[in-house]
Amino acid sequence: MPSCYKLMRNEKIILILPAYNEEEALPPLLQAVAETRQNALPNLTVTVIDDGSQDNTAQVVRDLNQDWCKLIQHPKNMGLAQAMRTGIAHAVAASPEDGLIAAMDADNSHQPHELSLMLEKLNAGYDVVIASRFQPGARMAGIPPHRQLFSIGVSVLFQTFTPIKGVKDFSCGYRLYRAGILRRALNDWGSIDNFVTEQGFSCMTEIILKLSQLPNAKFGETPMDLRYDRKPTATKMKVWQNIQDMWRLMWRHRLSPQKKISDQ
Ligand SMILES: Nc1nc2c(ncn2[C@@H]2O[C@H](COP(=O)(O)OP(=O)(O)O)[C@@H](O)[C@H]2O)c(=O)[nH]1
Ligand SMILES: [Mg+2]
Repeated sequence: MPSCYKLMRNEKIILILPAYNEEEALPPLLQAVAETRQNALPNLTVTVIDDGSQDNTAQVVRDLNQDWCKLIQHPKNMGLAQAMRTGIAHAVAASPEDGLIAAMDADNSHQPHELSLMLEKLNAGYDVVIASRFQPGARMAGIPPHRQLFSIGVSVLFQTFTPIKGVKDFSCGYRLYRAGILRRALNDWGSIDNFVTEQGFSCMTEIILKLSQLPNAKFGETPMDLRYDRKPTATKMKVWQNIQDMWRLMWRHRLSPQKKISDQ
């Protein structure tokens, strides 16, 4: 690990983990979070949103029994977008003025130690930093070809028709936000339900598009090392549904970029 990652930082970061049937992935992921807390980010805390899992996702969090790891449970499976709404609303309410909010997949394919590099970038003057598959130095292991094609397609589509300065990866869920920018968004859109209106995985892209409408919002990216080979369970993303959602979202945003998407 490069020595810069070992620098201890005391920023308060709340990490949102949307989790649906992730009993196998959570133990190694939470272990990696514990190491990141020990080595670099002692004020990193986790909120797992257990979205009506049928497996032992919630029990894994309870068994960990650490005060830095919270559990919020939905009574039934409500989908990734609802888990993100719950997670963002909770994290914004719990964050101090200068707090930070991160989100990543709970499938053990995203690496918590990369938060150090993302934080360094954020502190260089950004409001949102995306762990990106499209920055020089990014690596990917174990991704099926059709999924790679899908991510590249989404990147090209949004960079072409709804470009945002500094953004190439519009769909990756691994991000670090200033709590302040999410707070501004919730104020401007009036509620979390108006801010995140997409129902599927496209909610990640909707969040970036909407934040880009806030005056002076600045976006950056760091190269990601995506370890899809460590993902213990099949993807929950429905590719065809997601292609349609992304296409519709792009047009809605492009046709009326000045208007808040939720007003349309
Ligand atoms: N809360 C919630 N999370 C979900 C749901 N479906 C997927 N996820 C989570 O969303 C993240 C992304 O899903 P994943 O299967 O990793 O998609 P992929 O990495 O794009 O193949 C993971 O953390 C999942 O546990 C859902 O219905 N509810
Ligand atoms: Mg994933």
